[in-house]
Amino acid sequence: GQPVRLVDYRVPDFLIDEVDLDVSLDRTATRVVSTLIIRPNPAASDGAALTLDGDELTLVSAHLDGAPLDPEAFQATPAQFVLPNPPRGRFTLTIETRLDPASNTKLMGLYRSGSAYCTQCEAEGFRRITYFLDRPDVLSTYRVRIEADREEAPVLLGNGNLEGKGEAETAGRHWALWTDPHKKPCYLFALVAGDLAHISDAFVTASGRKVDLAIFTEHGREERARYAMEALKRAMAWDEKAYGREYDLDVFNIVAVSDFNMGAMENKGLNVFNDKYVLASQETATDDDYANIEGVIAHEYFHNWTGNRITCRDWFQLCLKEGLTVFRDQEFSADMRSRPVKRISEVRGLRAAQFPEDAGPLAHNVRPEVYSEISNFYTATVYQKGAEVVRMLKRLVGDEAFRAGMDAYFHRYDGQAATVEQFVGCFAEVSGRDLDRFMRWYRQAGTPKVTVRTAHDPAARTYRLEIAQSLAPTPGQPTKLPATMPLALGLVDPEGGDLPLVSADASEAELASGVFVLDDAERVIVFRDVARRPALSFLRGFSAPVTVDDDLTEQDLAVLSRHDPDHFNRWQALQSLVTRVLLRGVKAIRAGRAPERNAALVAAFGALIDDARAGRIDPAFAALSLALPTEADIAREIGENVDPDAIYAARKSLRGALGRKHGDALADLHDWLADARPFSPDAESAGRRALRNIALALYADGNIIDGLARAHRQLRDADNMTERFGALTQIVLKPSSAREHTSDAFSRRYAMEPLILDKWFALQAHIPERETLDRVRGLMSHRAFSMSNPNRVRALIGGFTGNHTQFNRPDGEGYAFLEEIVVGLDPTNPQVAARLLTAMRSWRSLEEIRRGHAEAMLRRIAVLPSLSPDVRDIVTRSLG
Ligand code: B3K
Ligand code: ZN
Repeated sequence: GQPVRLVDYRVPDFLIDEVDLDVSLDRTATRVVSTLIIRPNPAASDGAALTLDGDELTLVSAHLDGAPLDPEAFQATPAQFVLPNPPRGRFTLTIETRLDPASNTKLMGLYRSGSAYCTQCEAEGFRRITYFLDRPDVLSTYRVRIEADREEAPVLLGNGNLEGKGEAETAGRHWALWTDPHKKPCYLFALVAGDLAHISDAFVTASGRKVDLAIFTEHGREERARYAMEALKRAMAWDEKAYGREYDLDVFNIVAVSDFNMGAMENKGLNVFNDKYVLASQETATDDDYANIEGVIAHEYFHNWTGNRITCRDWFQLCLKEGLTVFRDQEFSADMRSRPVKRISEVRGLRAAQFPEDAGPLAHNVRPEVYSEISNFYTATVYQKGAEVVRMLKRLVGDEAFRAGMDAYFHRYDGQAATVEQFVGCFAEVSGRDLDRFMRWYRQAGTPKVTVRTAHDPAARTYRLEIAQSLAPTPGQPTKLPATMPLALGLVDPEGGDLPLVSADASEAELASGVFVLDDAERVIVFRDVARRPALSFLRGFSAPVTVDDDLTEQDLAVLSRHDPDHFNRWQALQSLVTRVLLRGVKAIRAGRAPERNAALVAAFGALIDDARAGRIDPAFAALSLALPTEADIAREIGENVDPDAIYAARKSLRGALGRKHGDALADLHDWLADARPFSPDAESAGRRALRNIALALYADGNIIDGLARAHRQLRDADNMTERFGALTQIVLKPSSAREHTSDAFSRRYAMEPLILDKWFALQAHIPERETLDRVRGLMSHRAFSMSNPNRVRALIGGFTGNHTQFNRPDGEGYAFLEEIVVGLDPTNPQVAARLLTAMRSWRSLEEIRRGHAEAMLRRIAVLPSLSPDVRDIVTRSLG
């Protein structure tokens, strides 16, 4: 599509106060009658034509104020409905369209998932149902009558409250009437109809409103929604406590569907979910699945206030609802689970998904200023970095002012479509802080680099920090300015423990909190009364989404990895140490030498395993610490001329060495963690299982035969999917004669469980062997695989693009395979096709040969004449 620019924003010429929809469902011929109460927008200049958006629509009829519209009086195409001379005052426009949900493969608008009808309207799907002012700043009340065949669709769901139901005039059909009293933009519209099972529950809000809760699923799966239901109630209670936000309707329904482009959707009172974020049981779900369900259920629920009650003025403001809501769901999960463990996982996710975006051709602002396809901006930058920006805001103004700012935001903008400036303005106002430079986080792409240099003067007993920030150019932004950032830090004594912070270069508040504000390009802080050289614990809790260039020694990192009171940095120190060793290992391998043996690192791992075995540290924390940086992590650190095979070899060599060196301790830890207690998905039990799986993996890396024997025993004895799949992972990733047989047995056992087969597909695609590409091609004919289901595609094809050595094969065959898939999928599901293609986002950082293949692949796609706007946009920017 044509580029849309933030600077061109204009208020709508018309407002639509009321929407009355009459939807008569039929698989191939659904009839939609939309009656709109429209008036000119007093805030716009008058005299404009009325132009409604459409997308692949078929018009049946149009009426103005009850009378048929003269064909001369309007123009209708599949993409637009124009009334050149609309009435000057308020008028009623009735438009009938006909839809074919069965052939809607894009999964936007009204489509079929299994035997049910469902909708997805964000961002621009409502225009695939009826002609409308499809923009988030047009807010209306909705009254929706849904009619369907009773046998085919006994369940009829809409937004808001159920007003009535009954028999339709046509035999065998019935209807339901739903009204939503809250004004909403059309992207929050939803309906669901089908033969669905459900579980129900209730929640009483702080002010005593009883809310009926229900989760709908395919028949026979409804008991698997119990965990999601409990998570929903926890989320409802948490939002009352943490933000004073209550739910505002009498019902809250969730529907799990199998065909869904994204994770879930926050439609008012009727959330629609990808079933992988609802369904869980001991037998079928891993602990990560449980944690994701808790997080996504909370996320969509929290949107009721941050997104629905206050929505976005335009799609450039997407982070206003998404970054803020991710921040809210992260804080919720941190409160439900272990805060430091949650923080480490968030940062791992940010570095894996957002940092590469920021460092490559797809870099964009948290609040973009131009887009040609909005679907491509549901990104890690808008979501995850958007959440980091809110977290920084909270650190800068403090907990109390943050809550006051949120209260002010809810109070002032309830029922409106707001902007990022209005949001940040609330915090500037309540805190009295100047947040102009903070706004640069929204207006500049790229990950800032913070450099810190330290100098200890034993005679003067001073410790000097020189801190500087810089930001490299990104596409379209050659020059950058410094942004306000909170830097949490501490000085760790070699014997352990934090030194008191004394300095004339910082405010009382900074010294008391340990959070220092960097407003400018540089800042110097000299700490006094520092007798012995401390280890600098910098960017505690990852207080800003930046990369750090420091002058810490490996000895400092070893001290921090044992003694830092900040758990995030304790984890970070060991990761940094491992990263340094791995980077040298990669260099050595590329120079034809053997990677070094690093005694300090081996000792640090030994201490960690001992601490874990002795119960001195949280098992979940130990599990994260024992996990080496991924191949992609190392590639990012290297940054240019990346050779994936050398990275793989260096990592494998280190894993093997650690596994061999600590074999006995790891085996002992693995045995000790064999849990006799009944299964529970809680965070503490999950931590023990995570530790057990990583102990098995490291052990097997160093002791292949015994390791596989252990894995087979774990697979046989496990009473839950986390341990079963952890064992299977070792068996499938490592070559052995039993591999194929065991893997096939697993896939047969779960032949009727698509969500488990997704894990299995992804695992097959991750095997670090040259045969994997052929294996993946072969699996595309597996009876459970389907190119029309996004979960299957993401598991197998998306999984393969995450296989660092095989996707990046030096012969370019991995890229050619992705090309085939993207081009083949584009006509049916452009959103998923475009998303898959973003796997190319780091192509410029590869070594020459691979880079050549990658560029050739992108150029072959770019010259195709009939690409979707989605794929066209990604390929154009990737080459830009
Ligand atoms: N708001 C939805 C995103 C839908 C995007 C569709 N292209 C999910 C979420 O962030 O909660
Ligand atoms: Zn969201």
